[in-house]
Amino acid sequence: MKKKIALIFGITGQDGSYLAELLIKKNYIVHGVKRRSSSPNTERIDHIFDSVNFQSKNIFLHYGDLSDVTSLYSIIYKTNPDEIYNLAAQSHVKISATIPEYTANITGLGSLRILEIIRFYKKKKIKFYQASSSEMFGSSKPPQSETTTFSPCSIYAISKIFSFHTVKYYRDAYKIHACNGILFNHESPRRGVNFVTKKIINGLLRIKKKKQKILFLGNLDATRDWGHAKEYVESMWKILQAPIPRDYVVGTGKSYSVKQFLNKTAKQLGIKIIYKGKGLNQIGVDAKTNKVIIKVSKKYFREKEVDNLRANSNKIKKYLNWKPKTSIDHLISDMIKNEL
Ligand code: NAP
Ligand code: G4F
Repeated sequence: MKKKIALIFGITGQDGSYLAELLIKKNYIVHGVKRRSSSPNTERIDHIFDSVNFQSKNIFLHYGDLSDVTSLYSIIYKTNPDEIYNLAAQSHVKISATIPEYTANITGLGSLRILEIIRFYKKKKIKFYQASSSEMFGSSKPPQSETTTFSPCSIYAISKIFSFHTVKYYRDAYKIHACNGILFNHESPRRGVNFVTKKIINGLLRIKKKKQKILFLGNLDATRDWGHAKEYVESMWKILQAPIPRDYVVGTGKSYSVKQFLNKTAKQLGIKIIYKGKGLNQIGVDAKTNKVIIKVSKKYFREKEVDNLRANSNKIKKYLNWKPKTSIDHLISDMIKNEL
């Protein structure tokens, strides 16, 4: 049987690397787009090329950038994909306040550029997956589902909403098989170091090894619905295989505060934190050593906070039989194990 061809924008990121592994296992030919960078940016996928088990002959990388339509055009024509997964983005919410125009250009307009090429593509019908985000719900009350109103609190979220509606528009107006996966936070050993889960795990490990004294964090009260990236990429594939293109919310349905994530990680590392003070003056003291190991810093607060995210994923459970399996404690232990 002829192998399906997938093209992944964002293959060098957390999700892109797991999706590439999944699709290779499913016997796809996988093409991925990497950006030019002055230092290596393929460390999350290098093992795929090194491993015979992963059939490295079925994966190819191309230089490109979502801001450069000439590169998008030539990669799509060269690779002739059956499915395109757009996971590429300036994906950091806090940083989107510092580089708003860049974020809108990549995270917002990037999807439009790809969809325009798909619209005029003559060789075959290409299916399109867009990495939409629970951040789009912003200040809307949990649980959030496909029918919840978007109330964005960042330029990142506003850019993702632009992409979300562009996908719907191209689906309705041009009958393109295009879908949004509205994914809630998902983490893994491959998570970027400046997202809170990875920062907590790295920070507490370094404190335990006496390589760091204090871990500075922002809002400890915000709650998130955290799942495991490895199983969330399975939902992306399932969403594109469904005969009718639809949008789906993907999450665990359980939420924890940043402080709870911090305490759970500390517990697994044998650290007990005693909290003192409130708000910006809150500190965390190591019960054994009596030393301050956690401090709250204004620097890590958002311009506008998203307080509570918790998914209602009944639709994807019902229609695509996808459900999460990894508990938050297992997610943390997986991240710790890998760091060690
Ligand atoms: P990530 O680790 O930050 O990966 C982002 C990817 O996009 C990287 O491969 C990055 O390349 C690439 N990229 C950035 N700017 C680009 C540009 N101008 N042109 C081409 N590629 C570019 O993000 P992730 O956690 O895997 O998330 C994947 C997608 O899902 C993102 O769109 C994110 O916004 C969205 N999302 C994530 C979550 C989550 O919790 N992880 C939840 C909902 C939605 P470099 O490696 O060169 O930087
Ligand atoms: O880990 P975070 O930076 O993730 P955030 O902002 O929820 O965004 C992630 O999930 C979105 C899905 O909802 C994705 F679309 C997006 O691409 C990204 O993957 O922050 C989580 C929470 C926030 O409330 C933040 O204010 O942790 C809080 N936080 C507290 N201290 C911190 C810190 N966040 C970071 N990054 N660093 C801190 O020191």
